[in-house]
Amino acid sequence: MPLLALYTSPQTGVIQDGDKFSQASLLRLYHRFRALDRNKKGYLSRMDLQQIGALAVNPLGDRIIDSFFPDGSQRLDFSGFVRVLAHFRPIDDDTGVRDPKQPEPLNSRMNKLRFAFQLYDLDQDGKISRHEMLQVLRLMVGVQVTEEQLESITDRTVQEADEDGDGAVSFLEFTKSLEKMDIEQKMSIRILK
Ligand SMILES: [Ca+2]
Ligand SMILES: [Ca+2]
Repeated sequence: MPLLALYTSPQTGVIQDGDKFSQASLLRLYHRFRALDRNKKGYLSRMDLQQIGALAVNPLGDRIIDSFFPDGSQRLDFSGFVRVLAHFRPIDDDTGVRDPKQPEPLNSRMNKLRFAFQLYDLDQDGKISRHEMLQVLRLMVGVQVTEEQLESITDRTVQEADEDGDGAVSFLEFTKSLEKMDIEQKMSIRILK
Protein backbone atom coordinates (compact mmCIF):
# COMPACT_ATOMS: atom_id res chain seq x y z
CA MET A 1 0.00 0.00 0.00
CA PRO A 2 1.62 3.27 -1.06
CA LEU A 3 1.17 5.23 2.10
CA LEU A 4 3.29 8.07 0.94
CA ALA A 5 1.14 8.40 -2.15
CA LEU A 6 -1.97 8.64 -0.03
CA TYR A 7 -0.30 11.15 2.20
CA THR A 8 0.67 13.44 -0.62
CA SER A 9 -1.94 12.68 -3.23
CA PRO A 10 -3.82 15.81 -4.29
CA GLN A 11 -6.77 13.62 -5.26
CA THR A 12 -7.54 12.42 -1.78
CA GLY A 13 -7.38 16.02 -0.62
CA VAL A 14 -8.03 14.92 2.90
CA ILE A 15 -4.66 14.87 4.54
CA GLN A 16 -3.51 18.44 4.57
CA ASP A 17 -0.39 19.93 6.04
CA GLY A 18 -2.29 21.19 9.02
CA ASP A 19 -3.41 17.71 9.96
CA LYS A 20 0.12 16.47 10.28
CA PHE A 21 0.03 12.95 11.36
CA SER A 22 3.68 12.01 11.22
CA GLN A 23 4.67 9.36 8.74
CA ALA A 24 5.18 6.97 11.65
CA SER A 25 1.72 7.66 13.12
CA LEU A 26 0.19 7.21 9.72
CA LEU A 27 1.83 3.85 9.37
CA ARG A 28 0.53 2.84 12.79
CA LEU A 29 -2.94 4.06 11.84
CA TYR A 30 -2.76 1.97 8.73
CA HIS A 31 -1.88 -1.12 10.75
CA ARG A 32 -4.74 -0.30 13.08
CA PHE A 33 -7.06 0.11 10.10
CA ARG A 34 -6.01 -3.27 8.75
CA ALA A 35 -6.43 -4.90 12.15
CA LEU A 36 -9.92 -3.45 12.58
CA ASP A 37 -10.89 -4.65 9.11
CA ARG A 38 -11.78 -8.12 10.23
CA ASN A 39 -12.68 -9.75 6.95
CA LYS A 40 -9.98 -7.94 5.00
CA LYS A 41 -12.65 -6.11 3.03
CA GLY A 42 -10.42 -3.12 2.37
CA TYR A 43 -12.81 -0.82 4.22
CA LEU A 44 -14.31 -0.59 7.68
CA SER A 45 -17.93 -1.10 8.61
CA ARG A 46 -19.70 0.20 11.69
CA MET A 47 -19.22 -3.14 13.35
CA ASP A 48 -15.49 -2.94 12.80
CA LEU A 49 -15.38 0.42 14.56
CA GLN A 50 -17.39 -0.84 17.49
CA GLN A 51 -14.34 -2.91 18.42
CA ILE A 52 -12.44 0.24 19.38
CA GLY A 53 -12.44 0.16 23.17
CA ALA A 54 -12.41 3.93 23.61
CA LEU A 55 -15.56 4.19 21.50
CA ALA A 56 -17.30 1.24 23.08
CA VAL A 57 -17.12 2.88 26.50
CA ASN A 58 -17.84 6.40 25.26
CA PRO A 59 -21.52 7.29 25.73
CA LEU A 60 -21.37 9.14 22.43
CA GLY A 61 -19.53 6.29 20.74
CA ASP A 62 -22.36 5.56 18.34
CA ARG A 63 -22.64 9.20 17.34
CA ILE A 64 -18.88 9.37 16.84
CA ILE A 65 -19.08 6.26 14.70
CA ASP A 66 -21.83 7.96 12.67
CA SER A 67 -19.43 10.78 11.92
CA PHE A 68 -17.13 8.33 10.18
CA PHE A 69 -19.94 7.58 7.76
CA PRO A 70 -21.18 10.82 6.25
CA ASP A 71 -24.06 10.83 3.77
CA GLY A 72 -25.31 7.45 4.82
CA SER A 73 -22.34 5.58 3.40
CA GLN A 74 -21.59 2.20 4.93
CA ARG A 75 -17.95 1.95 4.05
CA LEU A 76 -15.04 3.78 5.56
CA ASP A 77 -11.82 3.83 3.59
CA PHE A 78 -8.43 4.64 5.01
CA SER A 79 -8.43 8.32 4.08
CA GLY A 80 -11.82 8.85 5.72
CA PHE A 81 -10.58 7.01 8.79
CA VAL A 82 -7.56 9.29 9.06
CA ARG A 83 -9.62 12.40 8.51
CA VAL A 84 -12.01 11.73 11.37
CA LEU A 85 -9.25 10.60 13.68
CA ALA A 86 -7.40 13.85 13.05
CA HIS A 87 -10.03 15.54 15.22
CA PHE A 88 -9.01 13.40 18.14
CA ARG A 89 -5.29 13.85 17.84
CA PRO A 90 -4.05 15.54 20.99
CA ILE A 91 -3.01 19.13 20.39
CA ASP A 92 0.75 19.42 20.36
CA ASP A 93 2.57 21.74 22.67
CA ASP A 94 4.58 23.21 19.86
CA THR A 95 1.68 25.18 18.42
CA GLY A 96 3.88 28.20 17.71
CA VAL A 97 2.79 30.62 15.02
CA ARG A 98 0.53 29.19 12.38
CA ASP A 99 0.59 30.36 8.80
CA PRO A 100 -2.83 32.07 8.44
CA LYS A 101 -3.03 30.90 4.84
CA GLN A 102 -2.96 27.30 5.95
CA PRO A 103 -6.26 25.68 6.92
CA GLU A 104 -6.90 25.34 10.61
CA PRO A 105 -5.62 22.01 11.88
CA LEU A 106 -8.45 19.54 12.46
CA ASN A 107 -7.45 19.01 16.06
CA SER A 108 -7.60 22.71 16.96
CA ARG A 109 -9.88 23.64 19.83
CA MET A 110 -12.39 25.21 17.41
CA ASN A 111 -12.53 22.13 15.21
CA LYS A 112 -12.88 19.85 18.21
CA LEU A 113 -15.79 22.03 19.35
CA ARG A 114 -17.35 21.90 15.89
CA PHE A 115 -17.00 18.16 15.87
CA ALA A 116 -18.56 17.87 19.33
CA PHE A 117 -21.37 20.23 18.30
CA GLN A 118 -22.34 18.10 15.34
CA LEU A 119 -22.61 15.07 17.62
CA TYR A 120 -25.46 16.91 19.31
CA ASP A 121 -26.95 18.63 16.29
CA LEU A 122 -28.56 15.53 14.87
CA ASP A 123 -30.51 17.19 12.06
CA GLN A 124 -27.57 19.49 11.26
CA ASP A 125 -29.56 22.71 11.21
CA GLY A 126 -26.88 24.56 13.17
CA LYS A 127 -28.73 24.52 16.47
CA ILE A 128 -29.12 22.02 19.25
CA SER A 129 -32.83 21.83 19.97
CA ARG A 130 -34.21 20.74 23.30
CA HIS A 131 -35.18 17.44 21.73
CA GLU A 132 -31.67 16.84 20.40
CA MET A 133 -30.15 17.72 23.77
CA LEU A 134 -32.50 15.25 25.41
CA GLN A 135 -31.43 12.47 23.07
CA VAL A 136 -27.74 13.04 23.69
CA LEU A 137 -28.14 13.42 27.44
CA ARG A 138 -30.10 10.19 27.53
CA LEU A 139 -27.05 8.45 26.07
CA MET A 140 -24.74 10.12 28.53
CA VAL A 141 -26.56 9.77 31.81
CA GLY A 142 -27.43 6.13 31.39
CA VAL A 143 -30.28 4.35 33.06
CA GLN A 144 -29.97 5.59 36.63
CA VAL A 145 -32.11 8.68 36.15
CA THR A 146 -35.84 8.76 35.57
CA GLU A 147 -37.38 10.25 32.45
CA GLU A 148 -38.63 13.13 34.57
CA GLN A 149 -35.15 13.87 35.92
CA LEU A 150 -33.76 13.65 32.41
CA GLU A 151 -36.31 16.19 31.18
CA SER A 152 -35.35 18.62 33.92
CA ILE A 153 -31.61 18.13 33.36
CA THR A 154 -32.25 18.85 29.68
CA ASP A 155 -34.21 22.01 30.43
CA ARG A 156 -31.51 23.27 32.74
CA THR A 157 -28.72 22.48 30.29
CA VAL A 158 -30.47 24.27 27.44
CA GLN A 159 -31.46 27.25 29.61
CA GLU A 160 -27.94 27.71 30.92
CA ALA A 161 -26.47 27.83 27.45
CA ASP A 162 -29.30 29.59 25.61
CA GLU A 163 -28.33 33.27 25.75
CA ASP A 164 -30.69 34.62 23.11
CA GLY A 165 -33.66 32.74 24.50
CA ASP A 166 -34.76 30.98 21.31
CA GLY A 167 -34.98 27.68 23.13
CA ALA A 168 -32.05 26.10 21.27
CA VAL A 169 -28.28 26.15 21.58
CA SER A 170 -26.38 27.72 18.69
CA PHE A 171 -22.74 26.92 18.00
CA LEU A 172 -21.69 30.21 19.56
CA GLU A 173 -23.70 29.49 22.69
CA PHE A 174 -22.26 26.00 22.74
CA THR A 175 -18.67 27.27 22.60
CA LYS A 176 -19.37 29.81 25.34
CA SER A 177 -20.85 27.28 27.67
CA LEU A 178 -17.89 24.99 27.14
CA GLU A 179 -15.37 27.79 27.50
CA LYS A 180 -14.06 26.58 30.78
CA MET A 181 -14.15 22.93 29.92
CA ASP A 182 -10.96 21.20 28.93
CA ILE A 183 -12.21 20.16 25.54
CA GLU A 184 -8.72 19.36 24.30
CA GLN A 185 -8.37 16.70 26.89
CA LYS A 186 -11.91 15.38 26.60
CA MET A 187 -11.78 15.17 22.84
CA SER A 188 -8.43 13.41 22.69
CA ILE A 189 -9.31 9.79 22.39
CA ARG A 190 -6.64 7.20 22.32
CA ILE A 191 -7.23 5.17 19.23
CA LEU A 192 -3.66 4.03 18.99
CA LYS A 193 -2.44 1.85 21.75
CA1 LIG B 1 -30.53 20.70 15.29
CA1 LIG C 1 -30.15 30.14 21.58
